[in-house]
Parts: sequence; C-alpha cells; structure tokens
Amino acid sequence: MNTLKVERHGPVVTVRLHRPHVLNALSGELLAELLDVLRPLDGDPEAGCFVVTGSAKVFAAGADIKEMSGRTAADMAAEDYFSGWEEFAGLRTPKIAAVNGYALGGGCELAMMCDLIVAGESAVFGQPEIRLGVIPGIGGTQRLTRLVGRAKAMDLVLTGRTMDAPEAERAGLVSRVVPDDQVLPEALEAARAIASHGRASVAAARECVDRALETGLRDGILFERRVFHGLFATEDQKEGMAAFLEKRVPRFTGR
Ligand code: DAK
Repeated sequence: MNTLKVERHGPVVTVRLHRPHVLNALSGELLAELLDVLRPLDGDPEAGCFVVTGSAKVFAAGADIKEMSGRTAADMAAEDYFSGWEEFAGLRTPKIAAVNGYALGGGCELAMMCDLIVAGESAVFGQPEIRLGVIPGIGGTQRLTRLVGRAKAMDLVLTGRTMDAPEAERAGLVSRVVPDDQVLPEALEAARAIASHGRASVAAARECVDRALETGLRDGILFERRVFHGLFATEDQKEGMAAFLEKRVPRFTGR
C-alpha cells in the first residue's frame, strides 16, 4: 500500500489517506488501492462500517492536479478517468468521513460520498475546480446541490470559495463538528454504534434516506413502508424487539 494506511478494529475498518507530500491529493493509484482494500470487505458480515480519514492537518486537497494536467479529453474519455469513485460511492457498507483541514475538490466529493461527515473545527470544504479551468467532476455539482441546496452550491462552485466547519454544519453538509483531536474518536464511536446494529436494518435505512434525495415524497414514503414491512422477515427484527421487551442488549446476527 503506497497511498493508504489501513487499520481494523473488530467491525470497523479505518482507511487513512496517506500522500502527505501532496496534501493527500487523490491519484489513480490511491483510488485503486482504496477499492482493493474495501471491495473485498464490502458484504463481509464481520465488517460493519468504514471510516475514511486523512491526517491531523488535511483530509484531501482534491484530485491530483499534476497527474491530470497533461491529459487530453480523449485520454479522460478513453480511461473513463476516476469512474471508480462511483464504485466507492456505491459500496453498501456505511462510510464515515472523518475530516480535519482541507477537504477540497475531489476531497470534498469523497467526503460527500460517505454517509456521515464528522468534521474538526479546522475543516475547510470547497469545490475550487473553477479556478483550474474545470468543474467538479466526481459528483460535486450533483451531491453538493442536493446536500446544501442550489444557493450555497452555486456560490461555492462558481466562486471557488471555501467554507469553514461551522458554515458547513449550518448548510447541512456536515453531521457533527468537534474539536480537531476528537474527530477520529467521534467518528470511530459513530462507526461502532452503526456496526452494532443489524446489517439489514442499517442497509435499509441507508437506502431509504438516500432515496429521499432522488424521489418524490409520495414514492419515498411508499418505498420506506415496503422496506419496513420487509424487515419483519429478518431474525434481527425479532431479536431487536424481544431484547427490548426483555430489557437486555440485542444480539444481532445479520440474518
Ligand atoms: N494535486 C496535486 N498536488 C497538490 C494538490 C492537488 N490537488 N494540492 C496540493 N498539492 C501539493 C502542492 O503542489 C505542494 O507541492 P510542492 O509544491 O510542495 O511540491 C504541496 O501539495 C503542498 O501544497 P501547498 O504548498 O499549496 O500548501 P498550502 O498550505 O500553501 O495550500 C491548499 C494548501 C490546499 C490551499 C493548496 O495546496 C491548494 O489550493 N491545492 C489545490 C486545491 C484544489 O484546487 N483542489 C481541487 C483539485 S481538482 C474528474 C473529475 C473530478 C476531478 C478529476 C477528474 N473526472 C471525472 C475525470 C477532480 C478535480 C479536483 O479535485
């Protein structure tokens, strides 16, 4: 592994982006290594949550500009450059971004592909690609707009300005803001909580929440109700409700 450091504690897998000389810029190699690590773990019943983080000073300063700069449109199309990020976004295991410092361009897009963003007070978010003569291209114009609304998304994408952690929290981009040294502990605690729940209900909850961004209210409510009904076919539903009534901690099996 050249670009990542990976740790596993029980059901929580932590991936630390590690290209310090370029502020963790996201290269093709980093993406390939990230997918090599996470792909086999996705669907592993023992893996309950992924945490993606950077260093104490930077999450990721975007896609690797040096790697991209000389490419032509034909190169980009032929390689379908960075299409693998959609595979990352589509992993079924819940993902938490633990962000300190810069999360710019592809770094902000990577954080938005996660289910939760836990940010340190020093975190800085933005889509500055316009300053490079391009636009966000790993979902930034789409996810940012859905998460923070058109007004704020236009502001960030057209001016290239950044927003600090309190603004990102007010805008709805960030789930929690904590002191910098608490970012990873807070993210790991959230990851352990998620991993302690039944896998089927966690997967169902993620699908339903994300569906809210893609469908009308009526269809979304119906989708939620059908998924809710379906969970009564799982052993985890029986166990979760029995444990409540028996005043004990549930033992979910993912079945
Ligand atoms: N790529 C490559 N190297 C980078 C980098 C990046 N994104 N960001 C920083 N570095 C390197 C710097 O070049 C510098 O290297 P040396 O000069 O020391 O060799 C080193 O990291 C330290 O950076 P600075 O000296 O600039 O550090 P400062 O603290 O002064 O400034 C900064 C920090 C984050 C404000 C600044 O580094 C900066 O503005 N970085 C660029 C931020 C940015 O523009 N990010 C967006 C990148 S474009 C695609 C779709 C999307 C994309 C790509 C493809 N397709 C669908 C095909 C995504 C595009 C982007 O994300």
